[in-house]
Amino acid sequence: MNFCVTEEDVRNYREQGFHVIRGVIPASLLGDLRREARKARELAYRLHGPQSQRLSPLGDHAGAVDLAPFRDFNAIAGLNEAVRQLTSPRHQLGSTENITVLFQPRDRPWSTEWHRDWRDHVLEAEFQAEIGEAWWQEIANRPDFFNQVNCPLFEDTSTWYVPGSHRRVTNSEAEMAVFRSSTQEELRDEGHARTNEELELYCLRYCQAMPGAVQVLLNPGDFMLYRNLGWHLGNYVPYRERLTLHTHAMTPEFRAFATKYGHLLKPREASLERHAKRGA
Ligand SMILES: O=C(O)CCC(=O)C(=O)O
Repeated sequence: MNFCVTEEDVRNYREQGFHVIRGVIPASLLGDLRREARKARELAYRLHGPQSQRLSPLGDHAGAVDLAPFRDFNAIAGLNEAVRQLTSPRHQLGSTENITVLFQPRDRPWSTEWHRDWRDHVLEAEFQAEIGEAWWQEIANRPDFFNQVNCPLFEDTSTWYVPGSHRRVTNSEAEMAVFRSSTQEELRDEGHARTNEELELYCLRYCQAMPGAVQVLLNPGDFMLYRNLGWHLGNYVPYRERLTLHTHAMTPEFRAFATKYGHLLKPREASLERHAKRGA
């Protein structure tokens, strides 16, 4: 299939940080993907508990989940070409084995924190020792790095994004105020301090509070490409069935960077450090 990508789409992707190509998955493949993604979800609930929201990477579970439909997804005619038009001739979809399936928690709502990938997942001292502000500024401005994909198999309104935030490495005081306004502990509420309804609305207000944030509405088979350096989050409720393929548009250079510096990623510890440092 020939997916239409216009010059305006390319400009929009560069400026806003996300773009949606509508309806890339044909009906025949959608059924097979839903069947195998459901298996991934059940497996994750069994392995990691009912509040988990992902199984990753699929290649580690090739016995329990048939990867054939995911290979067909990666081979959808015209999809890699459309990705390359939006990014660069050196991009292609990440491997089938590295696909993640995202889904809704089984029992209770929760939301991730607002975050910007990499920078928010690295401890400050290690960041300064191995990357540093000047190089980070350069890396963050490279269009061939940090391009991520969400492709839902059901209607999905879980992802929120702040358009344009990927173009700067600094945060506004208003953004940091929202970040400081909650913690992963509160947003997950493992101590059951709130009822499910209270927690759902608490998470929703947290999403809505971020200046300029948009809730992205994706229909089955829509393909959202986004710069994960921009502020984003996932907000989940058990009553909204979610099965969403999550992958990357990779370049050899980004793969080399991710391999070399992957050891720096410590999301939980880095989040605690950010809260402590900023007085939350
Ligand atoms: O669930 C989503 O759509 C976003 C997930 C996310 O932000 C993350 O895993 O870093």
